[in-house]
Amino acid sequence: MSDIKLTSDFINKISESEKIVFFTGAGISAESGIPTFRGKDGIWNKLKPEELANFNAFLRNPKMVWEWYNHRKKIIHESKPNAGHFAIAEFEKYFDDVVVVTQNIDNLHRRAGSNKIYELHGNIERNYCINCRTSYNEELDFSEGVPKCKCGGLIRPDVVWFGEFLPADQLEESEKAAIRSDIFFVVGTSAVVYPAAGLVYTAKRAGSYIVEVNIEETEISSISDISFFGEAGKVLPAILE
Ligand code: BV8
Ligand code: ZN
Repeated sequence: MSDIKLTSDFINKISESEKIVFFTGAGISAESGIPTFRGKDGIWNKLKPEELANFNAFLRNPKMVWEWYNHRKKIIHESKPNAGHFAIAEFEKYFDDVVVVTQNIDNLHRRAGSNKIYELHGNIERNYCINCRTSYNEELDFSEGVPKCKCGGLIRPDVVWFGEFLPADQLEESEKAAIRSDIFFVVGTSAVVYPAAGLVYTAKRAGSYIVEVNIEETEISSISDISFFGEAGKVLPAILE
């Protein structure tokens, strides 16, 4: 049995709950070998988000932005879901309403078998033309430089950059799930990026029981009903035990 201390309050809460939301960030994929953004090994430490994850940077230097995403895609393709992703998928066996709301673009929740997933910041496997928005989700051809659409427009990754709106349907459904949830897990996120991080406060205001799973304190530790400080790949399976 792991050394994760489950309080009786938590055990009672989880046993009387039906609707569970897992709100996840880069930290849940850290144990799959995918670097986080702001942690010690964070990728934003070396690069500034403004220089890469924004539309103007893409227009100025599409080749550089694509090099960064192709580099991350390579890491993601070499990675696998970890025990944290699988534990979240397994919750569906014991609860009839489990929703994953992820800020991650790595597709690992889907690969781990979760069924109800909202992707707030897009998905690195999808692309579209900046002109006519035609989707290009097969392997792109970089032999002639940055891939272009039949209409001549540049093709970009289908991810949400800074200053861009989140997909309205994904955000709306996530807000509804947060409001109706009995328990709202916040897993592996620094909770500094909005409007995604606002979902924690939406759930709190609606009376959800906030459970934080992180290796360190974050912006939302103070509003969590309970915080499990440890790696998601260890904490989440221990909660299921
Ligand atoms: C927008 C791109 C409307 C894809 C990303 C208030 C309201 C609205 C907007 C704002 C606002 N205030 C500021 C803004 C602007 C901005 C923002 O929030 N800036 C922040 C930095 C202050 N928001 C936006 O621009 C958003 N758009 O609001 O549009 C609009 C439109 C026009 C004009 C004005 C407004 C768009 C935000 C999305 C940006 N895109 N990524 C990609 O390339 O990946 S953000 C990036 O950060 C990723 O998507 C990532 O998912 C997200 C959040 O980071 P985390 O996932 O939390 O990762 P992080 O590294 O920070 O933390 C990891 C955590 O895991 C740590 O806590 C660590 O301790 C923990 N951990 C590590 N290992 C483990 C672990 N935990 C458990 N187990 C482990 N093993
Ligand atoms: Zn086009």
